[in-house]
Amino acid sequence: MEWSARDRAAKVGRDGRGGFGEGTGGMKHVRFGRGRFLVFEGVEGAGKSTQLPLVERRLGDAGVRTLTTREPGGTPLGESLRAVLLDPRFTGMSPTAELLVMFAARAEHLAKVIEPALAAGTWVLCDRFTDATFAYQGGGRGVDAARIAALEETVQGRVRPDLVLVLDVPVEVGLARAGRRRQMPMDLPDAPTWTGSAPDAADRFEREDVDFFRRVREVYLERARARPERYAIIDASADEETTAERVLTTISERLPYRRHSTRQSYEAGI
Ligand code: Z5A
Repeated sequence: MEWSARDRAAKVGRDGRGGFGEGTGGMKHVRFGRGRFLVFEGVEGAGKSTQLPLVERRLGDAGVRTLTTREPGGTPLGESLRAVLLDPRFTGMSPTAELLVMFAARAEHLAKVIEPALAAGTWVLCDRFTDATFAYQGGGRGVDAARIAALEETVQGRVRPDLVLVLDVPVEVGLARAGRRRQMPMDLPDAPTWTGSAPDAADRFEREDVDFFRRVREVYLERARARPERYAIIDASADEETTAERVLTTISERLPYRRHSTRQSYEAGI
């Protein structure tokens, strides 16, 4: 499998199957029912990839088994579809084609990674999920939300995240962060890029204009405000440490887990 510059720069790890890493925090685990499904969302450069490993570590320290993954991607097929979706050569792809490829990757991800992990009691930490489709294909590209909702139903059945963390920053702040990251030298192992373009080149989404990302942000905020029991809007404009504290506090308040000392394990406190 071949990785783009951003893939190589990503702070989350991958396993040999094209999925991402599973962490245990080094503790003995006892499985208690279904795991929890946490999704990290936000506009470009909001800091999702920065926060995910911090959360993974903190939950692992508490004895929670986690699996970190991403969309589009998370499986060999999904990562191949991701390469197509981000490839600037396909600028102008029809919004319907883009929508269907997103959901094709999601169907594979759910079947091969997310559902088995949740069934095994693992907490799934996912960098983007279907809210990104409502935000980018819906808000950004103008696809009717009802069409997206119909696919959501078809592909996901009853699977929905337990908690969606919307890392919120003004679009200009996120784009500036992402722009600075692209200019940073990479000291990571060389790998060929699928696109053949420069490793720090902007991908197909990153080439969109500020108004596109404003519409994306607006959809995230609207959806989060409409379902406060499932969403948390986190002000992610502060430094990484402050944002991490906000994220971790929110998770422990919304999805509390407690220690079972006799079993050397922690259980989701429902
Ligand atoms: N997409 C879609 O259209 N429809 C869908 O259904 C799905 C996705 C699932 C790829 O996703 C694209 O797919 C995405 C939407 C589309 N395109 N866009 N835009 P992605 O998640 O891989 O791409 P991304 O959103 O562009 O990720 P990103 O730019 O890596 O954003 P991030 O993960 O939120 O940011 P980060 O990498 O953690 O941080 C960016 C830089 O800022 C980096 O240098 C950090 O060191 C720095 N940073 C992070 N936090 C801070 C703070 N707090 N202060 C200062 N600097 C910071």
